[in-house]
Amino acid sequence: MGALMSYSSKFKVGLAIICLISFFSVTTSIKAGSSDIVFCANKKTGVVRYSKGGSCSKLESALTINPNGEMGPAGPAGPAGPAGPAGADGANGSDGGGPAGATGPAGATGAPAKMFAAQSVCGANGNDLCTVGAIGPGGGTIVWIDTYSSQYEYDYIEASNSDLVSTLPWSTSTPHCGINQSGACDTNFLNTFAEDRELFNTWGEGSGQYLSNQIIERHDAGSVSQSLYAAGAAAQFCSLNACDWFLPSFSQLLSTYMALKNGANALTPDAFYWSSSPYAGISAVMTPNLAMNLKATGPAGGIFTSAKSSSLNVRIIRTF
Ligand SMILES: [Ca+2]
Repeated sequence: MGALMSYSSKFKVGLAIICLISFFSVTTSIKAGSSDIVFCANKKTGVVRYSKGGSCSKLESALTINPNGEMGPAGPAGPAGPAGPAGADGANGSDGGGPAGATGPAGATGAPAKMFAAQSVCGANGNDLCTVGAIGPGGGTIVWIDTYSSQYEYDYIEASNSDLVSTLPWSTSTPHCGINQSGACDTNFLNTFAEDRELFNTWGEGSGQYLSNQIIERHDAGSVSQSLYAAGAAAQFCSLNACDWFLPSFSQLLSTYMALKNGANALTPDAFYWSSSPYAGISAVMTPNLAMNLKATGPAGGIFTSAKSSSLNVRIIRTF
């Protein structure tokens, strides 16, 4: 019985070892770590004991159990996390050293030059060819033709056949002229010396309409009646067929004088006529109060300057 019991005990202990090995997937190849649990199995008797210190005697075999199990294979990659906050701006990079790009395509062809085109809108019936001396469509007289296409805006100058009724100043003292558009217009340039000088250098050439508009703009800013100054009165005037008259630049005024001087509509001999051209011939401080006028005398007229506040004759023109 004792032998039988002994055998039975051995069998139970052996069975327990097998169960432990199966349950904990024990392998002796695992190196014992700090968290490993070590059992010692007696090589002869098979008795297993727990080794608190983690070591067994020479008569025993060590059974090491790693409670954490072996490291499994890497799991699948998790989903991407949310985007982090934007980082700070980086420093400016250095200029690149790439080659210049290819030349771009040529631009579109511009509008052709506006060449002179003869018109037959003159004469008493309004269908004659316009020639110097002919009656213009506004009821005045043709005094200049742009044969050489020097003026883009027009081909003909037509002058009124008579002076405006009153003599008038070039401008009033309304305070809207000069660099800051706050100086009296009879003692300052329309804008600056440089701008007025640019217009003066060509005697105004085709700029009469532009200059007249500038003078009127300054006076409108001061709510001055157009009847009180030459350019304004010109703009107010309407003939039977036209209301687009203006004060001629000096160049345009000279053309008018030359074309009419021997006819019935000539400028009054020796009278002084305002042009719309400011005088800016010497320096910024010496001439801001002067504008150019023409004395109706001699074969080519006389070139004069007068104070803008002076009242002179006015002969107006229109262009088309
Ligand atoms: Ca022209």
